[in-house]
Amino acid sequence: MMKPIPTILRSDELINKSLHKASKIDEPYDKIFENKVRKENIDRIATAESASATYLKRIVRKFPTSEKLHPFYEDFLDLKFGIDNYKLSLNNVQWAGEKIVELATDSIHRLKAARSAYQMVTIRKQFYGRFCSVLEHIDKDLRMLGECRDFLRKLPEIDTESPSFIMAGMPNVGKSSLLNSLTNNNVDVAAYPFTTLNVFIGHMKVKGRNIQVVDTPGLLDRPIEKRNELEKRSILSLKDIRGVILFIMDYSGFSGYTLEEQEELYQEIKRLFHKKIIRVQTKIDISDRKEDVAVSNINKQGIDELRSLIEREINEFTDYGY
Ligand SMILES: Nc1nc2c(ncn2[C@@H]2O[C@H](COP(=O)(O)OP(=O)(O)O)[C@@H](O)[C@H]2O)c(=O)[nH]1
Ligand SMILES: [Mg+2]
Repeated sequence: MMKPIPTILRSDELINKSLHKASKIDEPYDKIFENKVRKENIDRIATAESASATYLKRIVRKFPTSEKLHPFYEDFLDLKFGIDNYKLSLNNVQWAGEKIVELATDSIHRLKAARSAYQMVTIRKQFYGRFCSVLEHIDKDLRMLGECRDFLRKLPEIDTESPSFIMAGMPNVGKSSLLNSLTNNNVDVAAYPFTTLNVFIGHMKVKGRNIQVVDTPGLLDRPIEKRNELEKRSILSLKDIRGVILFIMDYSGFSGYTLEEQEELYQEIKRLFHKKIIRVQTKIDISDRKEDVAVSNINKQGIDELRSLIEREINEFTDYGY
């Protein structure tokens, strides 16, 4: 899903790391004492600069820009941190990297012109002072990005570009069972942000393409008006996934929900999502056939046909983009 983002150091850690590296520099003896001091101080500045500026640039590069962040993830990041704060922190880190390069260039320039060893050491110390204050200035940004990183890592690994088939339907109608039937139990589970819910992501290969079957128990299985704001946002985030909805209907009566209740949810999901919806009847082993697509998770009747249907659907993914 996302490129891994490296651990984010705090300001003091980055300062210590960079200055420690710089302090180790020790130039060999030179007949002219000032030459040795000059070279040593230039090298220390250059080392502190590259250790920190390179790192800061790398951070900025590794975090997805909000434009590149898929809306599915952007939505959650926005809920948690505010997308403007995220952008601001990335800008501040970018600024700090550039500022350090600028300070270093200027200090090295002055060092080259300095005459006395004392002057040279003073220039380098001044640089260290400014260097530290630039980094201290972005401490809150680094901390915030560290939290963003941990948060992004925990988000469900839904491949937002590959075609997905998203399960919907009342509880106990056979969604989890169908997920397992379709994917031969090749299913990962991850926590859904801000909720106690899990998302199950099943994987199947169709003509060499990765297809995901996504089940979010507790999200698409009851009417939306009973939801709190976070659940609503979570449900709506599913809109951003390229996919088709598999709406599961159980005519057996064993789910405990009436057909009217199931139809109501179907109508609601149809209203809410502008996605193609395929109705799939389950439990065909214990009920009469009512839908074009009907399967049994017990004796696997209809499963291969449903797989073929999915295969035909994903051809349309490439044609129309969904
Ligand atoms: N007879 C029969 N039972 C099924 C079928 N699919 C699921 N079940 C049973 O229905 C119950 C609920 O299934 P589950 O997959 O957990 O439903 P979910 O809540 O929609 O995920 C379980 O006891 C399953 O064993 C089916 O095709 N035939
Ligand atoms: Mg389930």
